[in-house]
Amino acid sequence: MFVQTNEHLNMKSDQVISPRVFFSSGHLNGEDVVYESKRLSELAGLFADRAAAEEMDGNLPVYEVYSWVPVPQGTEGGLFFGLTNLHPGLVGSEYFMTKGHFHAIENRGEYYWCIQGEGILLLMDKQRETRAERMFPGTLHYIPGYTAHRVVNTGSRTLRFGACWPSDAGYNYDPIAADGFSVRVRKVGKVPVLG
Ligand code: PAN
Ligand code: ZN
Repeated sequence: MFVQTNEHLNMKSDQVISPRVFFSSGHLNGEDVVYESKRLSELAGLFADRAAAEEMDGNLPVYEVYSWVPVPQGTEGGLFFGLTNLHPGLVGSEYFMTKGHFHAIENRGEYYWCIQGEGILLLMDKQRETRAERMFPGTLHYIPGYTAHRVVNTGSRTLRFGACWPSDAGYNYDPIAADGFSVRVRKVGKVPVLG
């Protein structure tokens, strides 16, 4: 990786500081970057065919999340930056997906953008009305407040997407853990079908 140092800039080192966090296509590295890996065993309850999930290897990684947390969780006015790598796979006929959540401060919005792969972003409002946006490299997605969001990998390679959200947004996984989304995405023949 090329890292520009202060020497390159021919400035006094107290005028310019070197970057401390690096974004490459698949990783975030640096200070205040938090990494989390989600394995099938902790996600089995998301899938309609729970028995199929339990027959699979629970150690299978489903997705990884890198989050750059430059200010403490809950700070008003700050922003977090994330990178998620959602692997391809099926549980029964249902594609691998993220848990999905509302934000704890419900009116907080978010941006997602797709870097690699193919998928579907499910957006569900408080009335459980769900709409879906296709994701493929270059797509940008605005997630309004009061809207649960989940990503489904409908492709054959890792779906990689970026995210940016307010540092006081927090997460509320409970309504999704209790009732799921109103729409599931399944592979029927060779194509994704919502239902
Ligand atoms: C993202 C998500 C990330 C993983 O950073 O947290 O993609 O999805 P789950 O949190 O639903 O498991 C985000 O939406 N932050 O607010
Ligand atoms: Zn979010």
